[in-house]
Amino acid sequence: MANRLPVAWDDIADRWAPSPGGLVSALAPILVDRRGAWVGWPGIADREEEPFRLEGIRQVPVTISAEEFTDYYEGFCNGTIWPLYHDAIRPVEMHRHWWRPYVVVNQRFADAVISETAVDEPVWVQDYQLQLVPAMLRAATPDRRIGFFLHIPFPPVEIFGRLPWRREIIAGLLGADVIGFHTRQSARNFARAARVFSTATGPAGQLSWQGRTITVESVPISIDTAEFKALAGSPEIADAAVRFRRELGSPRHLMLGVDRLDYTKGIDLRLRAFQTVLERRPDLRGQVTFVQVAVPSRAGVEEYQIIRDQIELLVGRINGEFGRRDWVPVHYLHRSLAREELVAYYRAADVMVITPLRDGMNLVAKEYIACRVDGTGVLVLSEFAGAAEQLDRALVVNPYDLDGLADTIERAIELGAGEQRDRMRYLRRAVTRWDVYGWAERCLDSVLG
Ligand code: GDG
Repeated sequence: MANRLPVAWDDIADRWAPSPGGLVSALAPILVDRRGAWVGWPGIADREEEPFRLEGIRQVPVTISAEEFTDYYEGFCNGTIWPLYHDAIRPVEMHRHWWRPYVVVNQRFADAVISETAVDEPVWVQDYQLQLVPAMLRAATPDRRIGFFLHIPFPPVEIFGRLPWRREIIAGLLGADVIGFHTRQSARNFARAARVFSTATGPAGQLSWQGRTITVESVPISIDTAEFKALAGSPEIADAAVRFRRELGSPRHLMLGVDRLDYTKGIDLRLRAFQTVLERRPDLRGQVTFVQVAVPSRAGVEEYQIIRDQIELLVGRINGEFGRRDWVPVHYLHRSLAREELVAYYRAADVMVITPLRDGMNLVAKEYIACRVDGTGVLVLSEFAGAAEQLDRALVVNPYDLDGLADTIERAIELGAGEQRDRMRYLRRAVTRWDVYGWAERCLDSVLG
């Protein structure tokens, strides 16, 4: 179960089409093999749809009304939980009238499972939109195995404790037999919050509550490494990467940022650090080009409109101040790219800059590494991304430290080929050994018990 079904409505063909992604490709073979179902919202408000089969998987749509989309999804999920769980780096909006829709929608998801499955069939629930579902399933069907995985960070108890509904959320999650997080830090934060805001006891990895044992574990998600490697290694992508560089005016150094346009991703700080580099290093002007892809996201939430304006103001300032007829310092793309184009950018970029202020994992970091098939390239990575726990041979930075970030960007640009290869070899080994298939298998083994 996930907020979204792995399908999207294709208006032109007038039918449902699969929407690919790491989670989908990892789970699809398992679901096909076990004759499993995927429960989720089909992505269109007020759409009522009977279950159907696509790609060998039974798709079970859950209806969400337009009003619920505003109060449950944009409101409670993305106005309250999202900023709160990312260390409250933006004001956390809380409204009592957002809570009820969150409960109602969670119950509807739970009911869909109850009517679709036998009472003892295992269920794996994904992410922050559905934190009450485990307890709802437990109440109706006490004997089934229930797993939960949180894709975003779980904050320290001092921040989590601001939530008026903290006890309800903890009780909701504790309905599961196993609760997974990307990092040890999130798992520890959750165990502590569970002991403070419920009667749960026991060590961090193994909580006891209401006569049951709940496993709390950290299992970092990964990517379909082989698929990215194969695509990046194809002659078409190699040609496209060469062409992109040429079209950008053949800069000596090409830097890249790829993010959903979200205030957690630190795009603004990254641009300010780049601006600092251009200020202090006139010799680099005309030599370095920064491509920033910002994929439109949650445009209905006010904080997202604010961060978009801030980013676009900065891009304009930098280009206005430093740009020349023959050189645009920042190429800013506010759109989503085709997968092949994205991979060609990964192959073209000498330096990838990933500077979230807080991020559950950050798959872009792993994708960049997988696509560096020639063993070169430099990853600048925020210490506040979950990925930094495994990718410690990247150039790890504190994104709040603007001078430090500017220093690291300079260092990345000038890093020698030998050190690039040493670091990249280690990083590539990490994403090769641990891919999304390993992740799904580990998680499902725990869920199935
Ligand atoms: C949440 C957590 C956690 C991006 N731009 C384009 C594009 N993408 C794809 C990337 C990557 C995915 O979107 C983004 O994943 P991230 O992990 O970087 O970030 P979130 O969307 O915030 O995801 C995060 C994740 O869940 C999984 O648990 O890692 O911490 O916040 O796969 O490739 N894909 C295409 N065009 C683009 O322009 N095709």
